[in-house]
Amino acid sequence: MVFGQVVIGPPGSGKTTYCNGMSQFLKLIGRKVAVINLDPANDALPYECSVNIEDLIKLSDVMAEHSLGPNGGLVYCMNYLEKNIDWLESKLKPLLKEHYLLFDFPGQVELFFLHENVKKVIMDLIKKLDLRLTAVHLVDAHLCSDPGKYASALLLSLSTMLHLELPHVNVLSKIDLIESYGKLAFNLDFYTDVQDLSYLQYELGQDPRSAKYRKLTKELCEVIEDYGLVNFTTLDIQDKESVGNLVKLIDKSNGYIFAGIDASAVGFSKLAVGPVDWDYYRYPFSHRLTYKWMPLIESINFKS
Ligand SMILES: Nc1nc2c(ncn2[C@@H]2O[C@H](COP(=O)(O)OP(=O)(O)O)[C@@H](O)[C@H]2O)c(=O)[nH]1
Ligand SMILES: [Mg+2]
Repeated sequence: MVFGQVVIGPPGSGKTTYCNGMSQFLKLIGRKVAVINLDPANDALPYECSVNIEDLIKLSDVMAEHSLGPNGGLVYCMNYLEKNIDWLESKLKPLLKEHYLLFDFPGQVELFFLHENVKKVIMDLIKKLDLRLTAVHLVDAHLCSDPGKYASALLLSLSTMLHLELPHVNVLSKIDLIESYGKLAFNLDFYTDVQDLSYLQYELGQDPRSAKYRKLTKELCEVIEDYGLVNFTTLDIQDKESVGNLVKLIDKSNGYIFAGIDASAVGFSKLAVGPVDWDYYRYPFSHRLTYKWMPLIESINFKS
């Protein structure tokens, strides 16, 4: 079994920075990590990638050859990737034995809640290579500073969850910057827990521009609440505690935490009902390494 993360989210939400920081963190707690760049629009990669879609297809070539803009070009590239899935599989196979996989995807959100190509690529890899992947959906925390933008982030998160059908963790990224956008209308847990959106409707109703959409907003908020699927965790990629907490959540969602225990029903159930905030010393295979590397984690600069 091979574990990993599918890193998605709108352009600029921090996916590439995340893959860099997350790979460094995971390496320091003893995992061998391979980062796979599937975004042909990523120009300067801060991490060393094991597989790069640029070796298969270049966005600039596609745009020039087919007279497409960047969005159309990316849709073409993902379609091309699906048609050439054998290329990706052959690149991944040598990594499977011992690596944890991080997939850095493009930021065009319609690829993840509307089009089928990326979903088919992910499902194909999961089935053929026996992968256990969690979708990590990054949304820039600054969207919380505007109720309309926050409502659209909720809708985007929900439709992406429903479309991809993967274990899924929604993340408000760049949380370290949240205070720089001014005082939020509500406490942060209002935005992370998504418990009662009636307050949001009130806040939206205050804005004359959105007044005419009041009924639509109400219905959309009810859809989000009725599904009851969306919530967020927060992330500052430079804060080791923040990254560590996210790793715990992801490990629980894709089953990584169960991988090293005896396959007894008692063993599994103990972990399954346990709290999420257990420490790294219990991680399979890595507790000695973790102990050794913890001082280094303290000093790391994930963005460099
Ligand atoms: N302050 C802060 N900036 C971040 C964080 N994550 C990413 N960034 C910045 O956000 C910008 C966009 O990040 P990038 O990883 O290229 O986004 P992508 O388009 O989703 O891959 C870059 O300038 C990053 O340095 C974070 O947690 N905190
Ligand atoms: Mg990127």
